Amino acid sequence: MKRLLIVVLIAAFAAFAWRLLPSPHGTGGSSQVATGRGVIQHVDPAAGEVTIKHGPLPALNMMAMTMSYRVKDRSRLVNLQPKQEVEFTVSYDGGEYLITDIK
Ligand SMILES: [Cu+2]
Repeated sequence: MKRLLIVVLIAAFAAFAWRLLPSPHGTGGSSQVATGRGVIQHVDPAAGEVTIKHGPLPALNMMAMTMSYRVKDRSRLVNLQPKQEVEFTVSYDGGEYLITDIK
């Protein structure tokens, strides 16, 4: 009986600890905004997307990674090119990441 209790406690703790692990893209929920710095890897004007290798974005619970983002104002993409260092603002509405400012 005591043994069963220990197993249950371990399982409960494991389930709890698992939820504390950082996830690559946060847990969603309400809308959030973060600013970050990174280096452009790829620009896709047709898709309105830019791929950025960026540092961690704690406000979005996102680790450092290379990732493509949709850019709100596509005309901004004209001024961007690979290897360029950028500062950007990205918002998350619970479903999609969107760059609202990049320079
Ligand atoms: Cu990401």
